[in-house]
Amino acid sequence: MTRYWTVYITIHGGSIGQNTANMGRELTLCVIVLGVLCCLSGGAASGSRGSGYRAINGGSNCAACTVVISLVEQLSEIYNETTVQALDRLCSFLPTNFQNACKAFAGFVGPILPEIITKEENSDTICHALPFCYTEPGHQRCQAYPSPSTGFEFGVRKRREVMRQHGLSLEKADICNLPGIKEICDYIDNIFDNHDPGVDIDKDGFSTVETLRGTSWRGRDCDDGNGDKHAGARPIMNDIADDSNCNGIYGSDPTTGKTYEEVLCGGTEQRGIAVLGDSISAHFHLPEEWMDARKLSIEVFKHLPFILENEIDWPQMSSATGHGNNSWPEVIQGPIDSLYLRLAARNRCNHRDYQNIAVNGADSHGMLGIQKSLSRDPAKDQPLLTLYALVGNDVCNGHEDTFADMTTPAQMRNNTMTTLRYLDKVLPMKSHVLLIGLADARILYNSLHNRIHPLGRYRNDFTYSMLYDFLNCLDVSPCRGWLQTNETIRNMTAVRAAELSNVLKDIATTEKSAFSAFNITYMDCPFEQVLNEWKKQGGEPWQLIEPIDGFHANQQGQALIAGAIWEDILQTSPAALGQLNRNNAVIQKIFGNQGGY
Ligand SMILES: *[C@@H]1O[C@H](CO)[C@@H](O)[C@H](O)[C@H]1NC(C)=O
Ligand SMILES: *[C@@H]1O[C@H](CO)[C@@H](O)[C@H](O)[C@H]1NC(C)=O
Ligand SMILES: *[C@@H]1O[C@H](CO)[C@@H](O)[C@H](O)[C@H]1NC(C)=O
Ligand SMILES: *[C@@H]1O[C@H](CO)[C@@H](O)[C@H](O)[C@H]1NC(C)=O
Ligand SMILES: *[C@@H]1O[C@H](CO)[C@@H](O)[C@H](O)[C@H]1NC(C)=O
Ligand SMILES: *[C@@H]1O[C@H](CO)[C@@H](O)[C@H](O)[C@H]1NC(C)=O
Ligand SMILES: [Ca+2]
Ligand SMILES: [Ca+2]
Ligand SMILES: [Ca+2]
Repeated sequence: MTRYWTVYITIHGGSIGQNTANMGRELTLCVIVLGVLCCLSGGAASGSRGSGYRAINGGSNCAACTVVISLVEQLSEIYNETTVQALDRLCSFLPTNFQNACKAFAGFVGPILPEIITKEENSDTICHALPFCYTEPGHQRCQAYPSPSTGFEFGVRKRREVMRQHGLSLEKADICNLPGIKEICDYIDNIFDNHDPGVDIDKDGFSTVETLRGTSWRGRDCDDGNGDKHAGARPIMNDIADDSNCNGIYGSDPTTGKTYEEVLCGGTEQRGIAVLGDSISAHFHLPEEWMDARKLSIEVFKHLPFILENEIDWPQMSSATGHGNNSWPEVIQGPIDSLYLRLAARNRCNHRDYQNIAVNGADSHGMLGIQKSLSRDPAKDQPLLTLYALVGNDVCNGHEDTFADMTTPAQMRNNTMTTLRYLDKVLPMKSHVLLIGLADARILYNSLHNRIHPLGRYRNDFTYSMLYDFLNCLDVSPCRGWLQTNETIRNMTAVRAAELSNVLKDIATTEKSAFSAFNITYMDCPFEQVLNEWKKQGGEPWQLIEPIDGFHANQQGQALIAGAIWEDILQTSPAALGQLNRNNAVIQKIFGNQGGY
């Protein structure tokens, strides 16, 4: 709690001087590369990765260095300026609170930049000289780009000489251990490791600020001083005096004396929506504008603090819990549609009753801990439509030996049953659980491998295949099994994914009567269906995929997924959606936007 406040106040420019100063130093480097550090490496946040796991050859430090140096090189060419000026330009794009940090970093590397970044060389040799990248015994050297014509070793040697002349260390470098950056990395880890709202005074799991697992993720708390009042509550005394379930409906009709909750919502089968999921459900989105040198600008970094505090996820625009309007058009574009919006349109009494309990990197093991941050009282709250949507990470937790760390079918069954038994204790009666199968993500490679990655757009020199090989070499790929140039391995991953989906399908049939609070249904991961329909309408699959990671559904994809899931539930278990409330128009007339979000 305390630490959350600290982060919040710091980033919002509050008054905790000392921490602000600490936060400032060289934060930028950490931040620019955060996507690589925290997220392309799979969001270690779920804590499900074995403790034995360790990246190789510099891991995310190396990937981060490669991105930053590539961008500086490209900027200097685009604006016809020196690399020092280009780095200054990059710093100037960042929000004020982050700029000093960037300038400190620029001051640190500035003197050697002109000598180490030259036209003939690429970021690989530079990052090996610095050395954020290195080659461990028994491993292959990792390169993003082909070797320079003058030879790889030659380039590295030349740069190391420069560094020696400037008295710089040639020890293996870990960005997060550089002076001043360690605290920042810890702060950021802290944001990514906590799954409960950072600002929640009454501890009911609902917040009044947007970020830090606040209202972007769960319906705004209409009274943060009373734990009995929150989205999804059964209204206390029918909300005769004020709103206890935060749906904006309260008071009584002056002519009849009856409460509005009773008249407009009573017997309408109110319910909420929650998703227990991974980065797809959280809607991970790293703005492509951050890695396309021609698009870098002040505008694209303007929401940086907000984006970090939401873990680079966009639950407020996701297929499960999207709501409201897009206030970030500089860095995310596309239509919003969601199960929540559809449930709320079906019955306006459901307003604000959404919870996004999804975490980047979550798999069925990690969910056993994450699930505890779901807030639902079986006696005092309304039923909950709950999605169990772990669509990838159980086959993504492989490292050098691809299969050894993947979840086995027996583990999948055990984990899922453990979560379902937990849900049976916390969910109100008449809830519904929808199990969603794992994706067959071979479509990602098939649609992307020859395409140019945003980082390579300027020079037309970096494809997704190159990205996959580079990240796998460093062992920091978010999913080695799918983001993979070896077809045999992709096929092996598909086999295991299908086995795990079958476990879920089997649970939905054989364990139907094992739980009293909810019915269970199963559906295949809808992404493939959505892609096929998109293709039928003349679209290209890549148009639905996040460009930076090549791994997630983008905004357009999220919206289509919402529709596909809704249609499935409507066909297989319409009771899970509740009835259409015939009072919707009256509610809108009396209560307007019901307090918004
Ligand atoms: C780039 O800048 C240099 C030095 O300022 C100048 O001589 C050169 O003409 C410029 N090149 C282009 C293409 O603008
Ligand atoms: C979204 O924007 C439209 C148009 O500006 C506005 O009418 C509507 O109230 C907004 N919705 C929300 C939830 O803010
Ligand atoms: C099943 O999962 C639970 C919870 O993680 C664990 O305690 C138990 O040992 C597991 N059982 C088997 C047979 O794997
Ligand atoms: C649960 O399933 C049964 C049998 O299909 C159905 O009659 C009932 O309405 C369902 N209950 C809910 C709350 O969906
Ligand atoms: C692809 O992976 C398989 C399984 O690990 C391996 O046996 C094979 O040699 C690999 N093929 C190539 C071309 O690397
Ligand atoms: C991978 O699976 C596809 C589809 O089942 C098949 O056509 C292809 O031959 C397989 N490739 C390898 C290398 O096993
Ligand atoms: Ca609260
Ligand atoms: Ca409250
Ligand atoms: Ca109410």
